Amino acid sequence: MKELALPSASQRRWQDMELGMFCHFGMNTFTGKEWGEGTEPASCFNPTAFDADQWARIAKRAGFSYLILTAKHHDGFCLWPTATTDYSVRSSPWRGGQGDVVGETARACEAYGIGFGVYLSPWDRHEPCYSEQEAYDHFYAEQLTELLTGYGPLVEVWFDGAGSEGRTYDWKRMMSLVERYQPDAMRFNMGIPTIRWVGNEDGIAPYPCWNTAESARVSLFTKNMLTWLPETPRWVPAECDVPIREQSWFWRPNEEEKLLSHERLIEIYYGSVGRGCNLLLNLAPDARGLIPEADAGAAIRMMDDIRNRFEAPLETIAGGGDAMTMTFARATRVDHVVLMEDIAYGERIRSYALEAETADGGWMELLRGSAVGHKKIDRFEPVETSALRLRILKREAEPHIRLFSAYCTARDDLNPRI
Ligand code: FUL
Repeated sequence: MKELALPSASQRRWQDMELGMFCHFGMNTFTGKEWGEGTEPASCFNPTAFDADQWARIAKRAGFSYLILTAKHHDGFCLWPTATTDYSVRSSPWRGGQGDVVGETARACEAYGIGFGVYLSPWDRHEPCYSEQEAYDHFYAEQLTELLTGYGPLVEVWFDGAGSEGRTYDWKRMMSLVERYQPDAMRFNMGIPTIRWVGNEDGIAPYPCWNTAESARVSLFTKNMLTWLPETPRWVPAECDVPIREQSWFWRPNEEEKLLSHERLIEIYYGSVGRGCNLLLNLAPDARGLIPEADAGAAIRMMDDIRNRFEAPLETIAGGGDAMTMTFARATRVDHVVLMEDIAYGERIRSYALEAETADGGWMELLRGSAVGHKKIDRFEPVETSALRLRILKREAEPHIRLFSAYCTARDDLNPRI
């Protein structure tokens, strides 16, 4: 048997979380920029009604399992009172310089029972020592240590490649800090990552999107793939990040029309979670420090619709082998199937066919697929059938099916199908 890559226990836990909420908040929220230059005065940062509790409440209500906050974006402004630079909340008028956005967000997530993670941009347009590699590595390691040690358990540390194309950092050192202080946290896409970037900001994974990889794209601004340090595990599942307002990671006034449509958000779910990846959907808090109602409403509508579709399977089975048959008590209308491999055994399925029993007792092929991995959602024109059969056409070793569920979502109580 060929040796298969296997996930770690913390990778499996992370893959089971499936849905994360990204919060881009910082200096840009007050200047209308997408990428601040790092020259904006700290006095610009002054949310009038900051409430991290509202962010976590919305995340929980919608159904996200974790929240990731931009502790520092490319402009270098730090949302926590770091000892490494004056360019932080400490120098801002907000809460008289006594506030800590990272701390309040971590506590709110804990209170609502959702995971918390941080984004710490390696590229820093403010910090004067950025141009000296060794000095900056030290500075960045200090910032990372503060975040890793001061805010409870983290589910993920987001190392953004943007702006760092061609730049070298002491990733070994950064990785050993994460390993030391937050061994269960996922490391995103740089150094010795445990999860990778899907390669676009559309929230849609290519299919198949295998869990194994040796390289990934580093940013939107280079076609080059990044090859990681050799210690990288071969199992590096993908995360799909996308802003809920078209191409806007930070909030800007009067841009509600950029909100993605309900149909598009549903497509994003099918294209990310439905292809075995995690989805990280960005909802940007505004200059009050609150997530706008329209954005929260769109995310909640999306996730309610998803729950409606998938909370009540017609039937669910599990098991092993190269064929599995699900029978219904009577002819039943079906339009979705959800498959999950038990990835603790690796990604064993390479291709499969899904069939429906015909009235004369024969089998009709509905579709074929390749990767299943953590999850695969298939939708098809409704069929009336009394049995479904999953046939594994090609596999690395005997498949372990964690779940094979059938659904009929074309019901009157659901939003129009797309
Ligand atoms: C990109 C950044 O340049 C964007 O501003 C944003 O943070 C996105 C998530 O990653 O690479």
